[in-house]
Amino acid sequence: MKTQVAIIGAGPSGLLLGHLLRQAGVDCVVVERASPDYVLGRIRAGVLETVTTDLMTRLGIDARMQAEGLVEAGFNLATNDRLIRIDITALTGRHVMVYGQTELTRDLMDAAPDRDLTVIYEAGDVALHALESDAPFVTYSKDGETHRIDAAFIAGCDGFHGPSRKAIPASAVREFERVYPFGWLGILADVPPCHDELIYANTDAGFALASMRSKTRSRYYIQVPLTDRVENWSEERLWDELAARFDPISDHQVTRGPALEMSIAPLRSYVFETMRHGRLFLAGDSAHIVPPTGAKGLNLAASDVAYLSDALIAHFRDRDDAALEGYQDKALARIWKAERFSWYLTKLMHRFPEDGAFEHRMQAAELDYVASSEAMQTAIAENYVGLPL
Ligand code: RFL
Ligand code: PHB
Repeated sequence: MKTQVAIIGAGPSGLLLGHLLRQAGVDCVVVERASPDYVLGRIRAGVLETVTTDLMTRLGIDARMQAEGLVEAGFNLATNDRLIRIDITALTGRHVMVYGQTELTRDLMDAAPDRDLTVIYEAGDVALHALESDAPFVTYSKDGETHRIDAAFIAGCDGFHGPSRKAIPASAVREFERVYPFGWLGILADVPPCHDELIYANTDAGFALASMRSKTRSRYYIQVPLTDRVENWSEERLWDELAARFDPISDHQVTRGPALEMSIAPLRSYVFETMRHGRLFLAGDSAHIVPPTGAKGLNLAASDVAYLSDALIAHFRDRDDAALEGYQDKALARIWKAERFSWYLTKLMHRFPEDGAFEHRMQAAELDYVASSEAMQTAIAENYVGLPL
């Protein structure tokens, strides 16, 4: 098979990129290792910046998101007993939207056939070849046969564990990493949220987040040691912890219900600066990871894709390669700022095992300062709502 852009990975990055290219008349094929159900089964992001919702609108795949998404004008930082509301709309004139990554991915998946976007699911042994030549190609196996896709460019949208980043030779690699000594234990349940807006809480027992997917579906997380396992937690024990942390500060008591999903995610900051190698371009989690505090991961994937799709379209439509040449630097400038914000909010809101009483006082003083300073709140709000493209 021959195409203009071979896209590896059908998560949000790969599907968004595929749709944007098809909308501009650029040929592409998406190759995905997993099945559609598996991709939709991953419960991840819940908060979308305008960067992301604007792309869905530009594609005209936003009807359900506009109807069902919740516009959030603010969010809260909390200490043990105190709620500090960050009024993002008053401070920035903007808002974020609560709409799950699962729903966004489903909308992009459902729109693919009508828009002539080919997605090959359950492709095994996906491998990248001849990246430094002008005739790169991808191979994969399916139904007992090996297939080959020749392309002008390959887009690596295959997340943190995919093969694209690993295809870049070690001599070209520049990478930066910070692994945190804890993870987030998450629970999803069909119960009304305990508060109208998100609450990120720094409590003596550790970090906790009250989030949601809708007015009837809640998503909560608590900080757990990296050594912890989901099997160590009964649903009841988790609900007890959440009630202890949120009942004193939220509008309503935590409502309990059967878990639709429970899992532990590790926290990591990671930047792979080599976002271009020959004919390969990386976008989304394949090139960077942020800890989820700050809700930046999916939104960064969307901004990478906004830059990369414009650059590929300029190449094919206008024979102009300036944006492709500039892609890495432009993307990294925004990525590092989002890394900084996610790292800052992670440090401010979590209990680090190595921290003592002094560091806890520093966190308390900073939160007290945030509570009293509009300048601090504005800085937090403009990062939370998303820096401009
Ligand atoms: P994905 O979503 O990982 O998709 C990559 C796709 O590539 C496929 N793949 C392969 N395909 C072919 N061959 C192979 N060998 C392959 N190997 C892998 C995978 O199957 C998959 O389908 O990366 P993408 O598209 O770059 O999207 C990134 C986002 O998923 C991620 O940044 C966010 O989920 C991060 N994130 C959040 N981001 C936000 O913006 N707001 C949030 O509120 C938010 N909350 C979160 C999060 C991530 C979390 N976890 C579990 C990591 C909360 C959590 C708990
Ligand atoms: C979520 O709802 O899953 C969520 C919300 C905000 C975050 C991270 C995750 O910062």
